[in-house]
Amino acid sequence: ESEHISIQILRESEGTKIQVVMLGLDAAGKTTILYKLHIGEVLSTVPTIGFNVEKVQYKNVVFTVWDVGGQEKLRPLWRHYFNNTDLLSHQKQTW
Ligand SMILES: Nc1nc2c(ncn2[C@@H]2O[C@H](COP(=O)(O)OP(=O)(O)OP(=O)(O)O)[C@@H](O)[C@H]2O)c(=O)[nH]1
Ligand SMILES: [Mg+2]
Repeated sequence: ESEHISIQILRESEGTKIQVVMLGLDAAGKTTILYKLHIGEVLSTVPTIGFNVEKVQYKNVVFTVWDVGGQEKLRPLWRHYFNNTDLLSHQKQTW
């Protein structure tokens, strides 16, 4: 019983790391969301060529968020981002 408890506490103190990939068509708002989460502000953005990556912490969970450019010529590259990804976020322009 006490062994079980100490293992749980160890895991909680280590926290959890989660890899996130954001995909969506260009101008869907991915980069806007990434920086809103990362620094809490809405920045002006330019279309992403390649990717942005930032760490976002929520409680003891660290999300490493990959924000991938969505222009048509960049979409064939999306498949390369799935390795080692835990969470896929697909942005649709809803505004
Ligand atoms: N009105 C409004 N504009 C938004 C919203 N989210 C993003 N935008 C605007 O839409 C434009 C594109 O946003 P980005 O975050 O750069 O879009 P993106 O999905 O990263 O685009 P790519 O990098 O080309 O794939 C910018 O001018 C943003 O300011 C929103 O919720 N409301
Ligand atoms: Mg972008």
